[in-house]
Amino acid sequence: MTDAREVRTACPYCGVGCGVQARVAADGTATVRGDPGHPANAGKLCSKGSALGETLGLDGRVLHPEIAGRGTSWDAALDLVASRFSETIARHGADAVAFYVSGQLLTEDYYVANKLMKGFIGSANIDTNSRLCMASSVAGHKRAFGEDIVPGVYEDLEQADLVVLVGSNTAWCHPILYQRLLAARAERGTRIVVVDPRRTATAGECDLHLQLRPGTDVALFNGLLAHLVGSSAIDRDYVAAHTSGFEAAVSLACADAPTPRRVAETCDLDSAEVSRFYDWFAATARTVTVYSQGVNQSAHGTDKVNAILNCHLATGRIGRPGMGPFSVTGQPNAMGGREVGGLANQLAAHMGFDDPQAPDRVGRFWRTAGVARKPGLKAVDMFEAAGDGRIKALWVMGTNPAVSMPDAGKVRAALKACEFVVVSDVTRTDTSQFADVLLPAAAWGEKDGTVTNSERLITRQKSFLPMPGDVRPDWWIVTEVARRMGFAEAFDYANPAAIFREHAALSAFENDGARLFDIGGLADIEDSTYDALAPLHWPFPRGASAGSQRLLGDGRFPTVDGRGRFVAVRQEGAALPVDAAFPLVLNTGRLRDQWHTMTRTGRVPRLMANAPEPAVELNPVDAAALGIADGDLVRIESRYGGGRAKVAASAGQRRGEAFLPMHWSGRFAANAAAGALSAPVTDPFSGQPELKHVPVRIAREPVAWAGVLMTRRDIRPTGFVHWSRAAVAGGWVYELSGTEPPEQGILLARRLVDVVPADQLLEYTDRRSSTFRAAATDAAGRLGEALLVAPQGHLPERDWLLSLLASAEPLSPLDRRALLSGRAPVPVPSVGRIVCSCFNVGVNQLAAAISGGSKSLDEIGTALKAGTNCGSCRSEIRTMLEASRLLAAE
Ligand SMILES: Nc1nc2c(c(=O)[nH]1)N[C@H]1C(S)=C(S)[C@@H](COP(=O)(O)OP(=O)(O)OC[C@H]3O[C@@H](n4cnc5c(=O)[nH]c(N)nc54)[C@H](O)[C@@H]3O)O[C@H]1N2
Ligand SMILES: Nc1nc2c(c(=O)[nH]1)N[C@H]1C(S)=C(S)[C@@H](COP(=O)(O)OP(=O)(O)OC[C@H]3O[C@@H](n4cnc5c(=O)[nH]c(N)nc54)[C@H](O)[C@@H]3O)O[C@H]1N2
Ligand code: SF4
Ligand SMILES: [Mo]
Repeated sequence: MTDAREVRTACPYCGVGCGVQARVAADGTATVRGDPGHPANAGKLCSKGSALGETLGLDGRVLHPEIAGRGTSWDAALDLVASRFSETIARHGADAVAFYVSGQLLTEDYYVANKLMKGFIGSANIDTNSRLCMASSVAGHKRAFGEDIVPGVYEDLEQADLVVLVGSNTAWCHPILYQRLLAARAERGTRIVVVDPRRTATAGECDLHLQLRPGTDVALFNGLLAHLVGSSAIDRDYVAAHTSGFEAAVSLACADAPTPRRVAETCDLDSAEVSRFYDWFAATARTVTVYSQGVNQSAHGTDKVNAILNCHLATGRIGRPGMGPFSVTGQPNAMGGREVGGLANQLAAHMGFDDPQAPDRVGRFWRTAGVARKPGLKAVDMFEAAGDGRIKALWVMGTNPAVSMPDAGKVRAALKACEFVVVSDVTRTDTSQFADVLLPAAAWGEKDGTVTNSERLITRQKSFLPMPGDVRPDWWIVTEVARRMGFAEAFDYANPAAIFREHAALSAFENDGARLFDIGGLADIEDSTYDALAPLHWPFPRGASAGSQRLLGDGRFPTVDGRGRFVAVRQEGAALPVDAAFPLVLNTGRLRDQWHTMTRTGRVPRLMANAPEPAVELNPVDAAALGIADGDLVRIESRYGGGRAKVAASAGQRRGEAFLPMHWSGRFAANAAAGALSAPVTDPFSGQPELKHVPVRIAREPVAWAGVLMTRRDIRPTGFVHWSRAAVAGGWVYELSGTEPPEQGILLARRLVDVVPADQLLEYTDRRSSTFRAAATDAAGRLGEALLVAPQGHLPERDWLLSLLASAEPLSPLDRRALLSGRAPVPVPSVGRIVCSCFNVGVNQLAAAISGGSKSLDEIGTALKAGTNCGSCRSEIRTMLEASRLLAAE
């Protein structure tokens, strides 16, 4: 195609920050592929990134501003937001308002939101979903390094001889970085140790899996420090010249975790395995320790971070090739948010409230006397305040707290109670239903700005699609409100480049080297250079010719005395221990192909296919003890809320522990949200909630009937004990189940097709077997609806009906006649649950290939292409291969 345009941009999902090339055809449709020139991914994309082109449709989008649910003009909406915020501030003070923002925002959006709240409204009540994500790493970095610095770069994982992955399911959550690690391992034999209470896809491929008792990481790393002291691995010169606090940290560590045996007891591990890990760590200079939410999302997250950093400080393994601690960021712009100061306890540009000079310095730069002087409310406290009336006006931008916050039921109540709630989002969400004013934001592909990934690499995100309807970029929305609040002069930007220049200038302002975050070299960047900006590491101070790669490698730290600080930490007990009433530990986290609350990935059939229903993983022994079989529906209850999900019995789960994905919102399931169960208990230093550990009880639901509705319509069923839905080609499939007698289930389910005129609906009820089938064609003569209801365990196969839904052609007479039987006129082989979502390869096909003689990943790849694109499914295929090998050996 001659007139196709290609735009280089960045993936809007995880913190790996892959480069993407979007190709827009003459007819406006876009396809995406990896950018071979981008340093993070060199052209590769994972399953989610590869499917980006399928998320660009306008289904579910918010396209016009709304006040109280009714469409309105931008002027009316912006005037109302500005006047309600101004009035609230005038009447109740600046601390009566708040912003809750997100790492999905671009740096420029984030910068103006932070400037408005902290500089001009004069409160620090702006916090971000990064509080749920990176806050403990930020706090740990500040305690040890004096500043929120990630010292390493991705290359370090390739140059290391030992990589320790702590609380990180890297294979699924940072897939391209993980693929880089595996490629390097194939060449240099890198050892990989995984520290995770679950046997994850990542753990399935490592050299040593320490499947520790949840929450005991401090003991593990304290034990490591104690072990290092007795080995030759301590870099005494480095410790003496560049650090402080060594003795205190060591003596507490030795008291806390003196021997591998004691560590093994605390962590419920095998002491020989603990020793093996310690020996490897001691003997391997080139060691990188990667950590993520198993560390951060904890009531002791900051201490976990410092326990890890202590071991790297003690060995001098920081900021040098192939070595260092590495906190991997979650969201595409978690790092950018930290740069602008989007957290309530940061000010701006890596300046914090702990420096008494900082507010005046920022005030001089912003030309305002009104800069906030004290930290604001952190996320959990912010919603608490919105619920009890202290916060009277709240603006939520780019995040879905009704789903993702802990104690989400209470957060919903707070959103309801709060006098004035503004939501800026690209789609309708569980949160947007509480909005007094709903503002349509521009989405990925429509907006322009920058993001920073886990290794401090700044990449341009660029628009390649027109903005549909009335949508506007977040920076524009914020500056328009600021103008209307009387701050026109300070928010007069022509474009994102102008905001970026100011952000860069602030990072360099009165910065004598005290803050490493300095991108002053970009303060005068011209619009055209900004538009074409190639990925660049920070720092990039004035006069620099290239961004710095590694930091802190010279042993100088941005602390008052220039030394890195050991922090003496001790293993604490669980913040919320299990008891007789709530005897199981619930852990929550991510799936391979879903992104957060599923607002985008949930609409892509091939991303729904690997895990189409919300399922709670439970050890088979626990399941059996509770009388639960694989696939049963269960009720899960914590002291905060309840939910329902199917059980997936999994030997990868420790006894006494369960795992529920965090993704299912009320738009995708009746009641399967992890947030409703999670506890609002927070880390004392970072304010980050404990999202990985809440006591629950699980009981089997006496399900009597099951149903499945296949339809082209996007609906939200009500009145069912349980339902969930998945996007499929041509529409949606709704799984239904209930505890009522099947006859009643039929009546309930039948309401879902009430919209179909009775004379077009073919229905069949078999009273003896309590089964029901209904089907209807749409105006185009295609299958429009199919509904099957049967007693539990008796639902017929649906592959054929799904294939009809996927078809764009009108039904053939043969198909039409077969409709009510629910069975294909000609048998359709089922591919089974999809494992490889790039090439739509299902378990049945893989099983057939394996029994047909395919013995390795490569052979499977040749036969079916499975696993040959993004690689995300390779661990699952490897597990299948191993299982067949074990069977053969029996
Ligand atoms: N596919 C996918 N990828 C994503 C995302 C997504 O939604 N989907 N989201 C992105 C975001 S924002 C983030 S923050 C990252 C998160 O990336 P990860 O942190 O890798 O993901 P999680 O699944 O939240 O949690 C990681 C692991 O922590 C383990 N864990 C639980 N408790 C403990 C403990 O006490 N100690 C240890 N050592 N481990 C524990 C869990 O069992 C889990 O396997 O992923 C990013 N990438
Ligand atoms: N139980 C439990 N809870 C968790 C976690 C967990 O592991 N367990 N993980 C936590 C973590 S690490 C994170 S990061 C959070 C994530 O939780 P959320 O931030 O709530 O998750 P998202 O679904 O990514 O929400 C982003 C919203 O922003 C919208 N959006 C996307 N792009 C834009 C844009 O450009 N502008 C605007 N205005 N809106 C946009 C999307 O439509 C979506 O509604 O969840 C946290 N909650
Ligand atoms: S690893 Fe996947 S989700 Fe993360 S940035 Fe790259 S393509 Fe996007
Ligand atoms: Mo996150």
